[in-house]
Amino acid sequence: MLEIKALPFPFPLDPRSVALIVIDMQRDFTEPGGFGETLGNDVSRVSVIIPAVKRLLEAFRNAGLPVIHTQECHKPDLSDLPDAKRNRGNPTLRIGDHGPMGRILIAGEPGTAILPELAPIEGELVIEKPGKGAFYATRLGDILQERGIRQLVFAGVTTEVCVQTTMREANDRGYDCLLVEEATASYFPEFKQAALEMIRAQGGIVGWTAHLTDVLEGINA
Ligand code: C5J
Repeated sequence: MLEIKALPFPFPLDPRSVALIVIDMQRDFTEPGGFGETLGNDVSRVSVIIPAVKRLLEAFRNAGLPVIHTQECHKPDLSDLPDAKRNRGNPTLRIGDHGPMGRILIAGEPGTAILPELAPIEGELVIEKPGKGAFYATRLGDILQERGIRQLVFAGVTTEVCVQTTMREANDRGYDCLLVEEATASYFPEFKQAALEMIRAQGGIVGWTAHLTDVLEGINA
């Protein structure tokens, strides 16, 4: 068993059962004109992590370890979009409306796509999810079981919403979860910091956090 330097204590890495899960690195969350901006957010606060996520992706690919990507999106007929999600708040454009990058958060639209620099390569799994958590209404749990994956290294956006929700879902299902600090971001830096602290508090109640350099070192060991 290898170890990655992490908080609240070293993460016991098992290369036979670990996967990287990159949450929602989509144009809709990171580029002007997308869902994130319609909610009034400054998307430059999250696009800064793109180089760190790329380094992590490349490290997993070079080590021959599995990579999973998620995409928050809905069917074009909106049948998987609850009214509560569509109507909440006061965005300039709602999910399903036509924006500068196509229909907001709809599968197959340009804005919904994963950023080209982080795009999945052949053999990598892409989970389309209608919720904030990647286990809700998807086959993720079955697929992880089929592939013998028991440990998940997390990257992506936003830390306190889809990343943390998916980590909590995974933690409840018995997965060891490690969040890479430099490879996750929030539109609210204080929420990112709070989420990191919540995750690793109380002896790692949701999981571990680690710095990118320590994860890269652990994976290459
Ligand atoms: C949000 C996400 N924030 N991927 N989605 O609506 O975190």
